[in-house]
Amino acid sequence: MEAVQKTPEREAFYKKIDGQNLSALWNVMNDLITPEPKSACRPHLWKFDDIRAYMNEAGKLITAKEAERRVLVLENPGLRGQSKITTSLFAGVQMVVPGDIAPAHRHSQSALRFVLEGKGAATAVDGERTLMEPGDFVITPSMTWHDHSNETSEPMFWLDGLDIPMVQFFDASFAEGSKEDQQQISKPAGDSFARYGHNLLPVDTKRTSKTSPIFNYPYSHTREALEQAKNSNEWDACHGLKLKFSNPETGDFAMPTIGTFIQLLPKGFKTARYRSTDGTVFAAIEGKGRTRIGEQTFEWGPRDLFVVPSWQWVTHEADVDSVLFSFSDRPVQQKLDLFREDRGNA
Ligand code: 1HN
Repeated sequence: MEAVQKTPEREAFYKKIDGQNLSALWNVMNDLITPEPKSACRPHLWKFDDIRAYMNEAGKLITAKEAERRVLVLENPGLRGQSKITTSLFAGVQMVVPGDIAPAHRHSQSALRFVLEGKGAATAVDGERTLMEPGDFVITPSMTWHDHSNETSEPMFWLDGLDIPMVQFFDASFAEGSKEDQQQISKPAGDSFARYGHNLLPVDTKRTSKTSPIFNYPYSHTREALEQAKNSNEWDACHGLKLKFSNPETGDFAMPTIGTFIQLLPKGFKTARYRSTDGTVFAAIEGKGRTRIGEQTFEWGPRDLFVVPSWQWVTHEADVDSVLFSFSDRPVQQKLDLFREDRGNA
């Protein structure tokens, strides 16, 4: 579609209607309705070693309690100042050091944690406490009370993913703090996994939440699933071996607004090119390799984080067996009939 010509008469008209809070669609239409996604979001990689060093500095400047959450925000270079890693998602790295208490609060934004480093720090959600280790995927559903603590002798770092920009878009944010720093624990550790993690469901389900009743998907199980499936040697050309975390009650994604995935790329595997409309955040948890996004190549190792914008061609290459965690807004796009993917004929 061609841009509309400017004339003095037209310019005068635009100026006149501008004062009445009106504008001409024919001047903006091409930016609104693009033939394909045109995101301001840019590809980027953050080295975990750099983030850890900055977090340790931050640890000397502010406590978890004063900060509420000691998080460094991963700002997409094309979206600076907006606390966004993609157009629809927030990501940050959180540090919880021995003795820290990140006080209880709740909000309408849903959150995920993907543990990067440390062992045995705890998060409490809705009356249940779970100890975390690297590779664990932990969910904080919308409006559930949550607080974090660390009674071990080593710091813990995790990736936080939240649907903040989506909630912002809908002007639907609610949040509150608690008088108590830590919520009352009313359930034994492992309660949700024991009830829902074994292919058994209550015969008369009364739950109304759209979020999975399992709130810690431990890496030991995730890794076992990948290792077993690996033996069948059925690799997907674009993804290697890719699984989605699912809600056992519905078979849908584990969270209503954020899709979460784990994928294994075996040693020497190079994926066929792939693109999709869901801008995606990746965290390497094991291995070493590189990912080409558009014209750029990013080298990653354990704990490194990178972002792939909507509709950019991606290929991954693994030097050794490698595991990538990822998350995107795919559940929302699919429910709205907006999701598209292109396997480049693979
Ligand atoms: C939050 O509540 C957490 O609970 C982490 O750990 C990151 C980023 C923005 C807003 C709230 C948490 C957050 C957050």
